[in-house]
Amino acid sequence: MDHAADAHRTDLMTITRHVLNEQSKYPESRGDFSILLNHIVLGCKFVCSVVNKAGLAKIIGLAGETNVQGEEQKKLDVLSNEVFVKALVSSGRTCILVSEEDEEATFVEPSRRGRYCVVFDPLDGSSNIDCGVSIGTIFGIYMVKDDHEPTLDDVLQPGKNMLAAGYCMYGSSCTFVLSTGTGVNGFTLDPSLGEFILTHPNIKIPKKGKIYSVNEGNAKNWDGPTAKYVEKCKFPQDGSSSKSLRYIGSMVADVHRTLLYGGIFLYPADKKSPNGKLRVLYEVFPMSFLMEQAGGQAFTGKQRALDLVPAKIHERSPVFLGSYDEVEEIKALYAAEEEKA
Ligand code: AFP
Repeated sequence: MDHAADAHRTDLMTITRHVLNEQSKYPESRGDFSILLNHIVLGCKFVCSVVNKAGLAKIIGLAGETNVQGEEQKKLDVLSNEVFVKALVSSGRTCILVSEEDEEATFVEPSRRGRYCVVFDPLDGSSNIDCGVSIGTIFGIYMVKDDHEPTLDDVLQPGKNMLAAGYCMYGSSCTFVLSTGTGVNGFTLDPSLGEFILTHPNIKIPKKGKIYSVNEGNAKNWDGPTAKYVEKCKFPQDGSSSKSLRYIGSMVADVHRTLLYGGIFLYPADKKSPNGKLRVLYEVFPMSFLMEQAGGQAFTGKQRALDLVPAKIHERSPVFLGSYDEVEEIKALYAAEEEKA
């Protein structure tokens, strides 16, 4: 046994250590936020382990209506939702939960209540599960205004009021990306230790990018600025090279690549869906928060995405997010369109 190597391994920056380090910068902190994050991380580890077995489930007879024990099987997105709701409620630090899977917000019973509101999509991109493509969990955290009387207004706040946001990608490796408002850090799950290790400290998105990411199948319904931008990506008039198109159809995976390599992710409005497809609270806001924290931008076609004030918990919005300069271009195209009108 290589004791020296083992000793080295225990000096790793785990996510718990990272969060506790952050907490120590605020002497008044009671540690509630660290406890909440620990519970989110636990939920992600659980979902990661279930997702990893998803392909096997069919082969060994765990899928379908009932499993080998005769118990009813749950769809992965339903199961993931239950995992996160339980993890969040049992943290004792939450008061309102908004999940993509639940029509209504969950108000935590007073005896288990804390000060945080968590908005989340437990398993985003779930239509990709059966073919083994990367999927993920997305979350954002707000502080309740009055912990004695939490109301829906506590989660209908602009994204800029979020205290933290992140996602966990269940891909070729399991990656947890987090911002608590002071930059963005990425952690990779070491399955042998069961710990997320800091592998991508202080992520900064490149200022420009060579990749655009959009569902081009919707092109016939796009508005002018989106169509012009994508045309420019393919046929640049300034002598630069064309951009590459990459689109997975799983927001966590498309945004993760955009964050690391630069470029832009677009889910615009179109004639069929005037508000786009993506949900404000648990898709647009957390990803926009991360982009801004990494030095990029996020825009809705009308305004900075994080300035949007949602009126409903499952509201949708168009979004353009990614490298600073790419989003500047989109903003200029929308501004020009508005001037014409
Ligand atoms: P699913 O959860 O239904 O797979 O939707 C995924 C998603 O909300 C988001 O993760 C993708 O970016 C987007 O939808 C893809 O939408 P299109 O299939 O319309 O391109």
